[in-house]
Amino acid sequence: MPARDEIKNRIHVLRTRWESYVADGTFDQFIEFTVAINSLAEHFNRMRLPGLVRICEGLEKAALTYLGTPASHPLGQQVIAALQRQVDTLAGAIANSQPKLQKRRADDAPRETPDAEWVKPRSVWLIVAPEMQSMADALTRQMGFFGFKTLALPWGGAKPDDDMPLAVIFIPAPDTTSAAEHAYIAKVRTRCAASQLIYLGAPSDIEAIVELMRAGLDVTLPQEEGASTVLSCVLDLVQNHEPDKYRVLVVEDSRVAATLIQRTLAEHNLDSQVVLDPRKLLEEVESYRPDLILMDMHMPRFNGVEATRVLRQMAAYKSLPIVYLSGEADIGMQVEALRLGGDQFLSKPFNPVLLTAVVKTKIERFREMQRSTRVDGLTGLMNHTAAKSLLKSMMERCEPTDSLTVAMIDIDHFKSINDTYGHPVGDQVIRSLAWLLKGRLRSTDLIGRYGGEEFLIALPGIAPQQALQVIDRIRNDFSILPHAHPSGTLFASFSAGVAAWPNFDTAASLTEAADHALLQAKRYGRNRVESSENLFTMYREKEPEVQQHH
Ligand code: GH3
Ligand code: MG
Repeated sequence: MPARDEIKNRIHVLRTRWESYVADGTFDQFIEFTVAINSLAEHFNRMRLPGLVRICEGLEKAALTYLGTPASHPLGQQVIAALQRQVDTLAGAIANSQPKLQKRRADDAPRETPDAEWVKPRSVWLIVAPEMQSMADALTRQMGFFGFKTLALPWGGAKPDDDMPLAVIFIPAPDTTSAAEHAYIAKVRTRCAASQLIYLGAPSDIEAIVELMRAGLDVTLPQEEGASTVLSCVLDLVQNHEPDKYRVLVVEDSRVAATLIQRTLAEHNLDSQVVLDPRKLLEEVESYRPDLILMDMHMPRFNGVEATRVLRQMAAYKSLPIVYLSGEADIGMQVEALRLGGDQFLSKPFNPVLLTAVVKTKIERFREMQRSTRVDGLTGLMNHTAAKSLLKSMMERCEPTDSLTVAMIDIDHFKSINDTYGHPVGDQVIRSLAWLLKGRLRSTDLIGRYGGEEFLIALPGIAPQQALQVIDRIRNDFSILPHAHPSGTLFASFSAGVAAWPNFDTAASLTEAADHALLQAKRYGRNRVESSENLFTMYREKEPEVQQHH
């Protein structure tokens, strides 16, 4: 379902549930309403729309305050009227935040997900104090290199009504926080509910930062951190952070209970699969690769604790979160179950708000732990191992008629950049290339840091000729991107080798072929893209001139 419809759908569900609560006033209806708010907040969070998340969270907090017990319902008229206002504010903010469909650059690789279009307007507003104009100019130039369109607005000035920016960056004059400034930020916040608000000029005093955040900012950065940190913040926004849905394996022999659990999980956009016959558990865990298991306590043949013990003595599942769900009220039994390897105990009948909260926080922690072993610290890209394994699974999904193009990219004469300007400058060049790749490629593409100054990318679903063009354009743009060093700027370039499925049909042979092509590109003079076969003779740009970085 396109994202736009999905949002419409979710707000509709929320409204309907609210209306049925207002009509009948039961506890269960109120829970359903709370669940709907949470699910909307989650959706906005995934889409990285912080302003809307904030409004949802305000409503959710109010709802949870009044949740109480069945005896607290129906709520009084005043409370209902207050909640009604919050529901209306939320609906209004959503309606105002819908950006016009962005026209993508015609020569871009096609972006197939409308989700991406909703979240990826590439316009950025700069709201700048007059004395900070030169900083704004530098930022505008840099953003331009990464494909962002910036619009400079005077501090306190009017805002265009036909644009919904991805981010708004405030660059204040030094030491100027005032009530008027807060009021202005709050106004921008209301106008741009879905945008990330970044303040480049954070005071060192925590109370002043709290005030600014209360006014509606999302991020405050010290001015000396300058353009590169802002750029990295903005680039982060166009990345889909967790493209993968959370997966929950429900081990439950009662079909009715399983259906109920799945329904609750689905409302929170959690993917789930049921194992009705616990004898199939090991196969299911292996094929579904859950992030968490919801384990029934009492099952035929063996119980949940015994099943958990089996999993825990297998290396692959030592840290997989396992949550017991049981009608068992005996505390001694619960303690024993936890001692034998479970992470938490929830009792049946379950409270949906509590169930999803437990499931989500456990999965977040689990993913975070796994993430730290998969992400490269310097660039935030996938590391060697993670990139290799993702490529392998992308290839396993390839049908004979699909397209998948792989490129190996290596920065030219990098050793001499390090030798001439020092390691930190070298690091910044690596980071800039990582940002450029992130900014230019789609969220469905693989981008990994394969080695020191070597990157692996994979572009699924577009013809190899087109992929080659995309990579070659990035090559060209990287070669004219200035990198700052203590006494000026330097230029760098990269070479790339490209190979495509189905000419090569394993991850190993594809990367090897791309590597060969890369060597060829180096031999032919660097700052160029070569392909592993004649596949690409249809596309040849004018011979690129060999460029030295100094
Ligand atoms: P070529 O054009 O043939 O690729 O030459 P090159 O100098 O880029 O290649 P070479 O493999 O000789 O040198 C790569 C250098 O990259 C060597 C290594 O010290 C440096 N390097 C590797 N990882 C990092 C890193 O994380 N940061 C920095 N600053 N340098 C790194
Ligand atoms: Mg190199």
